[in-house]
Amino acid sequence: MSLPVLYSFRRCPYAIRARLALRSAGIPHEVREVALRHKPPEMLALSTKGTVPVLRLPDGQVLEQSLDIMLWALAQHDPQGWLSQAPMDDMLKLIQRNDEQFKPLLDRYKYPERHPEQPRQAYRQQAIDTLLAELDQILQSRACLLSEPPSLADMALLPFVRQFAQVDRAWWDGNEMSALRTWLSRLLETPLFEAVMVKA
Ligand SMILES: N[C@@H](CCC(=O)N[C@@H](CS)C(=O)NCC(=O)O)C(=O)O
Repeated sequence: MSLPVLYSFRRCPYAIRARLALRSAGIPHEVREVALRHKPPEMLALSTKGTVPVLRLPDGQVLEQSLDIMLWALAQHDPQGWLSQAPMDDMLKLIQRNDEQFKPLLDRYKYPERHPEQPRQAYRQQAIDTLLAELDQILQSRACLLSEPPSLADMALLPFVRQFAQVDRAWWDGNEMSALRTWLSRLLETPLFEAVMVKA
């Protein structure tokens, strides 16, 4: 029987969240690493928008949004209860804030040369003010964002906070958001996260 095929890019935060969910759900699948500059025609035939991740299911169904892949995978099997740890509306709202408000600022912080209107530090501060400061505040009184143990929200935001931390590691290691830093380190050190980042 053919397996679901995930078109993925190892470092892409959207692809990482999809891989986390597929692996947590224990769904056997094939990961096809994609070069973003040379996307395979077979992937573009399935999903013309040309972003990863894309999941092709054995019945021909195609999922082309990372959150849809997470929700599909966890609907099959959710051994860690990511879908039930917190109200679905709260989880989806936080993920939407991450994707729509924080991610554009993360991109500006990461690639300030593409956005020369403001200096890098200004984008960093806007990203903190938009989301990260609030996450740090929440994490001062509990170990995870909406629940304990982690929910879908933790796992969907984790790869984006990781990317933010990697832009300037020395700054990240010394910044005031120590609760967020602890949350990130704890989740990055899990066998699940390490497994989805293994180089093929
Ligand atoms: N809304 C999409 C966004 C996916 C996305 O933007 N992925 C980036 C890589 S991190 C991509 O494929 N960009 C296309 C490119 O760089 O050519 C999702 O949630 O899956």
